[in-house]
Amino acid sequence: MRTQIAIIGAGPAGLFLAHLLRRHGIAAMVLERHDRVYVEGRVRAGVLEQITMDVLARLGLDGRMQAEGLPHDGTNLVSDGEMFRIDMAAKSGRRVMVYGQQEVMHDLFDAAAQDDMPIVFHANDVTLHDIAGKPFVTWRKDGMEQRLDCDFVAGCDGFHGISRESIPETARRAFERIYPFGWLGILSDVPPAHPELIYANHANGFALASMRSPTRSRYYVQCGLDEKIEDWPDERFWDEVTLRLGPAAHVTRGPSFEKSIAPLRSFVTEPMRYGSLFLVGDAAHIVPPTGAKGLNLAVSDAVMLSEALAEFYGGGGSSALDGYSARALARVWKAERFSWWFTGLTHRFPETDAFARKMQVAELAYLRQSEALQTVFSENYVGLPLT
Ligand code: RFL
Ligand code: PHB
Repeated sequence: MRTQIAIIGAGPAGLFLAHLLRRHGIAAMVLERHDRVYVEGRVRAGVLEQITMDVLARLGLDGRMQAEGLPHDGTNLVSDGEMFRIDMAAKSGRRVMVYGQQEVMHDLFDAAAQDDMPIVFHANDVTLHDIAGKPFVTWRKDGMEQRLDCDFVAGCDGFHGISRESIPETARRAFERIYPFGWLGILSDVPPAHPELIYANHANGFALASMRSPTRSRYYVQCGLDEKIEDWPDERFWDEVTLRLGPAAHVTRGPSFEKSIAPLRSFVTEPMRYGSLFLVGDAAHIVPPTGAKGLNLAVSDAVMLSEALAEFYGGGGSSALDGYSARALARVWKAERFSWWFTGLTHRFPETDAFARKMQVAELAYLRQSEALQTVFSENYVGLPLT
């Protein structure tokens, strides 16, 4: 088999890239280890930046998002029980959309099926060959060895994928911070605590009230890395999240139907290219979810790579491809900075002594009163431009 671009992974990075390439008339084949139900079933991101909304619109795949998504002009912060709002639309001229990653994936998979986009599910032991030269990819499916020759490989296989590891260690450098806590998240079919999101800094730790619809809530609390789901029966979760969010949040309790713990990490590998292999999304970088940036970064990478490939196949030469890594990393590092800063402002660290806590409270008080800092917050949260 032969194609122009072999895409490893059918998560947000892989599917956005596949759809964008198709619009440019570039042939691609997607190899995914799991099946559609698995990829679509993962409860992850909830907030889309304007750029992500624009890409869905450009692809003609924004119908359901426009009908069912919840546009938010502002967000709320709680410092020791007191809530204040940041009017992001007023400060930045842009808004965000609450529309779950599961819904985005559903729309992308539906459109892929309609377009007969070649996606191989259950591709086992995907291996990249000769990425410094004439690349090809092999995998096993139903016990049979398969081979795909291509011009380029797009590594869209997430943080635990094989693409990044296929780059010789001497040709890449990792930058990492592992946080000493995780997020325990639940989904429950109860009305949200507030019309917009609430990010809370409490002496006990961080809490977030988010949502998926007017009848479905998504909540998170900061928890220890050694804690288990069994340590958090619903009753304890509701008590803790209600305490941390404070009186401005109107928490409705109900049974949870999803409960999971995610570790928090900041990670970037440089460069995002080796030979014919380009890394896209979580394969190249991870942000702590506090800034709601992970999915959106996967989309901006996919846009940049698709533009560079379109220029290459359109006869414009390889300079855009050569510039992909630097262009993508420039935006990635700014999102890393914002996500790291917002995590530091709102979480309890083992080293958060009385002084450090006073610093957090003072910075939140400053954010509350400073138009300038609210503008800085807003332009980062709604998403920096694609430069
Ligand atoms: P993914 O989603 O991990 O997809 C990678 C795909 O590659 C497949 N794969 C392989 N396929 C073939 N061969 C192999 N060897 C393979 N290895 C892996 C996998 O099966 C999978 O299908 O990476 P991608 O596409 O880069 O997308 C990244 C986003 O999913 C991620 O950044 C976001 O979910 C992060 N995130 C958030 N992002 C936002 O923009 N806004 C948010 O509000 C937000 N909230 C979150 C989040 C992530 C969270 N968790 C659980 C990590 C909240 C949470 C709790
Ligand atoms: C979510 O709704 O899952 C969500 C929202 C905002 C974040 C992270 C996750 O910062």
